[in-house]
Amino acid sequence: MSKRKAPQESPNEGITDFLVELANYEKNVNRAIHKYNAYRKAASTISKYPNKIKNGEEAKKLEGVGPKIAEKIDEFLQTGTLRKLEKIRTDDTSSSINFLTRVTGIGPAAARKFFEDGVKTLEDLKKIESKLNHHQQIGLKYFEEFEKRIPRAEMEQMETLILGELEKIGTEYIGTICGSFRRGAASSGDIDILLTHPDYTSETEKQPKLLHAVVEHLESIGFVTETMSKGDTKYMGVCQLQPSEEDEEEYLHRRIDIRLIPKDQYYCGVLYFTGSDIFNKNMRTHALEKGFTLNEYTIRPLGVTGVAGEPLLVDSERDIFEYLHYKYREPKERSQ
Ligand code: DCT
Ligand code: MG
Repeated sequence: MSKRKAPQESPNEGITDFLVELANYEKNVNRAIHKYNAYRKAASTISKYPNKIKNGEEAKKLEGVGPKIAEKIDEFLQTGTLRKLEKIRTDDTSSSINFLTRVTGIGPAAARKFFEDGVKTLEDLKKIESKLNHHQQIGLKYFEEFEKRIPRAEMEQMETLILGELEKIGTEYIGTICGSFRRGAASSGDIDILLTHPDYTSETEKQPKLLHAVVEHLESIGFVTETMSKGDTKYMGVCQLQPSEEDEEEYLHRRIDIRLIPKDQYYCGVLYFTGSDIFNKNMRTHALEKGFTLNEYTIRPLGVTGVAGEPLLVDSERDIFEYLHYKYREPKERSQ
């Protein structure tokens, strides 16, 4: 999961920017995930709105924009700023905690703990480096590089490389680069790869080797350079493209996640990890309205008592949309 979301270009960029800033504050500092979701949802709807919003009243007509957000929009449009944000930005606790959570491996809880121990800045973290866990140490080491988004052209190069190597390891592997890249984004925060293999289903034994063989191969060619964690089904690490003759500069280190998913659950996984997170939430809500429960593994019908039945057979993303009578949306139409 990447930490820095791409800014949305729209005639209401000022509004969406402040909503995203408030969202991050609620998540990282207050650990108020519902408020985070509410701000993200409002920002997402507003970013799709084609006209320049004139006042809160106009914004309130949009989905996810309630009276409190409308009031903030009025304040922002009238004064060019928000008192609440001004306060948050100057508040030492908020700004430090918000900053610390930008390091991969440091979540809101760890950030608060560091802050309480007087650790507030990158320099402070460097001083206590040996006390950080391995994941956090890598997050610190590559802090500047991980902050930079990955241009689509570089994502495409990595896709070609990864899928080509996958074919060499085993012709039966199926791999998909998901996340914002699959949605057609101009830049991505990280690389999210989903893998499956016909030999591996939810009925068979776990097959960590299928994942580890891929990771080890990508290490052997010098693409994967560091590992944060390597489980049976989920790998988190760092990768870097090797420069070619024509390249004048080195490529940056990038965050890479690889997940191995049983074949029968693959398309629920691809759907989930393609996102966006807001699209996923809306689709799950729609599923519940139709009497199904949908998650990153399965789609299951809900009985009259609300108990989930057996997983339905899924062999493509389209199958999931069809079960739900939800009009199919291409990945690039899934920002919300
Ligand atoms: N996801 C989700 N809910 C979350 C986090 C993630 O549904 N709370 C799903 C949707 C996107 C996917 O996982 C990958 O997550 P990220 O990498 O964080 O998102 P992204 O859309 O790929 O954005 P970025 O370009 O910043 O990586
Ligand atoms: Mg991503």
